[in-house]
Amino acid sequence: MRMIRTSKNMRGTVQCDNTTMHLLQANDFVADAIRQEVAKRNILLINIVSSAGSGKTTLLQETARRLKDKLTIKVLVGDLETERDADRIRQTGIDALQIVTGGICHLEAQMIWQAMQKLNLEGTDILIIENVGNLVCPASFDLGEDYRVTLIATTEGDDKPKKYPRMFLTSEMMLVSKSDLLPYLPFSVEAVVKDAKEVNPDIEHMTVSSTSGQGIDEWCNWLIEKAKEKKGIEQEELLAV
Ligand SMILES: Nc1nc2c(ncn2[C@@H]2O[C@H](COP(=O)(O)OP(=O)(O)OP(=O)(O)O)[C@@H](O)[C@H]2O)c(=O)[nH]1
Ligand SMILES: [Mg+2]
Repeated sequence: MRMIRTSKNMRGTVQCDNTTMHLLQANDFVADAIRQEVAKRNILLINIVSSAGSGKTTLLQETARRLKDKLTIKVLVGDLETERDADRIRQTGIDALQIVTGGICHLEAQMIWQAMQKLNLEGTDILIIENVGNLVCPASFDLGEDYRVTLIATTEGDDKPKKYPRMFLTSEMMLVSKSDLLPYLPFSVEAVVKDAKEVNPDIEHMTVSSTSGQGIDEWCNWLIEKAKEKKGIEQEELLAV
C-alpha cells in the first residue's frame, strides 16, 4: 500500500524521467521500512527542512534545552561537510549524530536507515532529523517521518511558498523563524501564511524566535502533543516517564 507521504511526493506537476522515478521509488521503499521501525518503537519522527541558515540547529538547541529533562530526544543532522551542527546539538546534552553527505544536497532514506543503526534508539521518544539546508531537493525525499516541518526565516522574504511550493505542499507545519527581526525587515507573516495555505490548505503554522524565545514553548508543546499521540498515551503520562 502506498503511504501518504509517498503519494504526496508524486502529486503536482513535476515531470520525472525514468531515472528519477526509480530513485524515488527506491527511496520510498526504505522510507516505509523506517516508518515501520519507528512505529514499532513508538518513536515520533520529525524531519526539519529549510533553506541554509534559517535557524534549524539553533531551534533544535533551544528545543533540547527545554525538553531534555522531560523527554528522550535524539537528532540526526545532515550537512555536506563538518560535524559542526551535531557538535552544537550535543553541547546541549542530547545525543546527535552527523550525517556528512559529501556534497549531496539532501538526505535520503537509506542514509537515515544506516544512521539509525548507529544510534541507540532504546527509550527514545522523539527522533528529529535536521535536513541539509536546501528548500528544493529535500522536498522530494520521504524519510519515513511522521511530520515534515519547514522553517522560513524572516530574512528570506515572504514570497517563498509560491516559488518553492513542493516543500510547503509536503509539510505539515511551517515555522516562521527569526521573528525577532520582523521590525527591521519587509516581511509579512500574514502574506507568507496566506501563500503557504494556498499551496497547502492543511499546513499548520507558528511564529518563532530562538533569540527572543517567542513561540518556542508553543513549538515544544506541539512536539510533546505529537509524541503523546504517537505513543497513544496522555501527556502527563509521557512527561512522567
Ligand atoms: N536573529 C536571529 N538569528 C537567528 C535565530 N535563529 C538562528 N539565528 C542565527 O542564524 C544563523 C544560522 O542559524 P543556524 O541555526 O545555524 O541555521 P541552520 O538552518 O541550522 O543552518 P544550516 O544547517 O547551515 O542550513 C546563526 O547565525 C544563528 O545565530 C533567531 O531566531 N533570530
Ligand atoms: Mg544547521
